[in-house]
Amino acid sequence: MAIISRGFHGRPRPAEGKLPPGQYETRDFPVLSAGPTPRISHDRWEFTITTEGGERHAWTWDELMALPAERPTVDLHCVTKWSKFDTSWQGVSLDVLLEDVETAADFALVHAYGGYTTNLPLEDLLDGKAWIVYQYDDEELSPEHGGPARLLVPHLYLWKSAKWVRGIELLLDDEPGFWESVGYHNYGDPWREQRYQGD
Ligand SMILES: Nc1nc2c(c(=O)[nH]1)N[C@H]1C(S)=C(S)[C@@H](COP(=O)(O)O)O[C@H]1N2
Ligand SMILES: [Mo]
Repeated sequence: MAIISRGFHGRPRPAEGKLPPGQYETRDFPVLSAGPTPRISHDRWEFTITTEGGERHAWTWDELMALPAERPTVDLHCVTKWSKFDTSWQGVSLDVLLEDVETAADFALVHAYGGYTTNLPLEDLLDGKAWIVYQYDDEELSPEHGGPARLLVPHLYLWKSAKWVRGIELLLDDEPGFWESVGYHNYGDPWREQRYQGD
C-alpha cells in the first residue's frame, strides 16, 4: 500500500491550474532585455499618456509616488517558456492613470526609455489588469528588471510588460510594437499559447 502519494518526493509540483500550456515553473527571475539597460534618474523620469487627438497627460516621479498604490501578487509567463508564480509588486493601477483621460481609442502602444515598444488593446490595461510598478518584493525595482518603473500586465506574455516605461500612446488603429512586428503574436495570451503570429 502506498502511504506516500505519488509526487510527494522530489520537486514540489506547481499548484493545479497555475501553469499555462507549454510553460515550466522557475524560482529564478531571469533578465530578458533586447538592448542595454537604460539608467533614468527620478529627476528626469516622466510618464506620459497621449490621446489620439494629441492631448498629453504627464506625471513626474513625485506625482506618481503621490498616487494611491496597490500591491498586486501575480504569476508571470514569459514566451521563452518560464513562468514565475506569486511575484509581489507595488505600483499604480492604470485605472487611476487613465481616469481623467478622454479617449475614443481602442489600442495602446507602450513606449519605453531605450526605444522598446509593445502594443495591446486599451481594455487590457483597464479594470485592475495592469499597473505601473516601481517596487518588486518590497524593494525598489532594479534597473535590470525595468526600474525606475515598468508596465506590469501579467495576464499577457511578459514581453507586453515594458520595462523602463516612458509612456502610452492611445490609438484608433492598432500598431505593432517591437516583437509584434517581427513575428510574435499580436495579443499574446499565455492560456491560448499565442506565442507567434498564426498561433
Ligand atoms: N523596455 C523593454 N521592456 C521589455 C523587454 C525589453 O527588451 N525592453 N523585454 C520583454 C521581455 S521579452 C520579457 S520576457 C520581459 C522580461 O522581464 P525581466 O527581465 O524583468 O524578467 O520584459 C519585457 N519588457
Ligand atoms: Mo520574453
